[in-house]
Formats: sequence, C-alpha cells, structure tokens
Amino acid sequence: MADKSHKILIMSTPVGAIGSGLGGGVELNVLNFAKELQRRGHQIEIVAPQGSVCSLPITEIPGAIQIPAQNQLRVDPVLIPCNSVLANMWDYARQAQANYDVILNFAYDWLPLYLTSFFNCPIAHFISMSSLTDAMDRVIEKVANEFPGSVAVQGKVQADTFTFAEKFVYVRNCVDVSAYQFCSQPSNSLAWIGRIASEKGLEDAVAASQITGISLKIFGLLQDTAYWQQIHQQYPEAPIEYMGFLPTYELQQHLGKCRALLATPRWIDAYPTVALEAMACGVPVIAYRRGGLAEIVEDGNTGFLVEPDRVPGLVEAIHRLDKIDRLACRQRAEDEYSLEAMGDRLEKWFADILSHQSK
Ligand code: HBI
Repeated sequence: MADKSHKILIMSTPVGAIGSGLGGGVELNVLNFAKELQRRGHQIEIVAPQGSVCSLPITEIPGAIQIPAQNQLRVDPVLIPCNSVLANMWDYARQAQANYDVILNFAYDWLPLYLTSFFNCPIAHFISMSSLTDAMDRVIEKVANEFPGSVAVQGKVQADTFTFAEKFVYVRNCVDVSAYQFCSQPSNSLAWIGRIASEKGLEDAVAASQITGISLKIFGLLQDTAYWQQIHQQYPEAPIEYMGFLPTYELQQHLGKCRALLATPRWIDAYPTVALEAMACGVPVIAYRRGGLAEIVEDGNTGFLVEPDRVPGLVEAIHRLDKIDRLACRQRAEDEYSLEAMGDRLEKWFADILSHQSK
C-alpha cells in the first residue's frame, strides 16, 4: 500500500485503441501500470481512443488516430489530423485535471508535451521510443528543463539517442510475470512477436527459420500486409506459421513451448516488452545487440546478443540454445521486471514530481 495514495489520470497512446495492437508494447504498459497502481491503493482512470478494451476504469475518446511517429522523417513538421483523438483526449484531461494529483502521459507526441506548462496538474511523461524527430526532441528537452524529473525513459540505450540523456528518469519496463507460465520442456520451434512492420525486421527471423529448418511461430498485429507478402515471396520455403494477434493468456501458452524468441528490430526499440514476456515463460531471447534488448538480454545467461542485421549470427545462436538454463530466464523476469518492481519505481517517480511541485 502506498504511503500516500494519489489520484492518477493515465493518458494512453493515441495511435490506436487499447487491444488493437497498434500501440505495441505501450498498450501492455498502460494496463500493467494502471493495474499495479490500483493494487497499491491509488485511484486511477485510463483515457484512451474509442474501442479500447479494458477492465479497469476507462474513458473512451472518439477521434482520428495519430500518425505513428516511427513513420515520420526527422525533420517532419508536427502533424495532427482533423478531429484528432490526441487533441480530444487532452481536452478531456484539461477539464478533468482538477480531480487528479498527477497525469501520466504515454503519448509519444508533441501536443501533450507542449501543453505541460498550460496545465495546473503536474504531468509525468513516459517516453516510449528513442529519438525520432527534431520536433519531439525539442519539446521533450523543453519539458525536461522546465519540469525536472518529470520525463522518464525506459533504458540507457534509448536515453543516449537524445542529446540530453542526463535529464531523464529511468523506469525500465515490466510484465505481469504471474500471467505467464514457466515451461521447461519446449518443442522444436522458435517465436517472433511484434507488429508485423518493416522496422521490426521479421524477414531476418524468417531467414533464420528457413536456414535451420526450425519452425517459426509469428505472433502480432499484421500491420503492413505488403511487407508480409514480400517476406513470403522472399522466403517461400521457410517453415513459418502466423498465429495471429493473441491476448496474453493464449500468447504465453504458445510462447512458453518455444525454444527461443528471435528479436530482430531494425530500429532502436526502447525496451521491448516481448523480450520480458519470453523470459517470464522461461524462453531465452536471441536478439540483435540494439536498443533496450542490449540491456535486457544477458549474453550466454538469458539468451544471446547478436551483431545487428546479421542472419548467420542468429543461426549460430540458435545452435547454442542448449547452453541456456530456462529457469534463469524466468528468475530474471521475476527479479527485475515484475509489476512489484515497476510499482516501486513509479511511486518514487511520482513522489519526486509532487515534491518538486509543492516547492
Ligand atoms: N506514434 N505518434 C505516435 N504516438 C505514440 O504514442 C506512439 C507512436 N508509435 C508507436 C507507439 N506509440 C508505441 O507502439 C511504441 O511507443 C511502443
């Protein structure tokens, strides 16, 4: 139980409804953070795009979903569609703010950061991606300077993509470990989880599956069908199976039976939740040494780190999987990435913000 319970307004990502998969790992973060904060006695309300599926207190907001930031060019202007759900969400927050002690923002977008100094209620910004555009970098830095301690990132590799890494709070990431069953005896298959989009590098995992002849089970939202078709044309012999975009309970049943998760991002994925989900099932992670994966995977202990974009490295790691103790993967998830551990980091972050505010 928190020493002092707070009222927390949780603003989800505007790129898609919770449960759509468009928000990737952040959808899970919103639900897990909210669940853990509520368990600790805080009063929470989630604000998310219409169509969001969630058993926690939630207000759904209509409007046009936001353009994904990872598709933007560094010099792109800030784009906000007509009848923007992002703008509608933050108009709701403006009206509701008097009932809350702190607003927790998950949107990787210019508007909520720019609005920070217009709000009376303090805003805690959870930055979920690495540096992508100049407009975002500038406004994140502005808020980090004006409201010290109010901007958090997940990991160090992500932070170092910004020129002001020293201004950030670090909260890492988490999964509800109790929702994942440990599996000690896998079948002869590999897993790949993520939005099926080019920045996720699925083709390399498919290539490794074709070379080793080991089946690859693919889980996640089929976001880019052209990219998916292209992979099928490029690797017609690969023994791959698309399992769909599954809810956590079903995902972890299949994931646990896999010998390893292949994590092959082309971009700096801040702190991939899918790697934590695999470890919670006892599944080793074979990952490119890129982004948060380089901080999550302990090479030789909970999986293997491979030179980025080199398929032979993936294949070589697959042949060494017997060296990994699956229980060590589960233990690591319990020790470092539980909701309990995250809850402690969040409460410290909020207390620090509120102590600044009261000065
Ligand atoms: N793009 N504009 C925008 N806003 C977000 O909040 C956002 C995004 N792209 C991806 C995304 N969030 C999440 O899937 C990642 O942060 C995990």
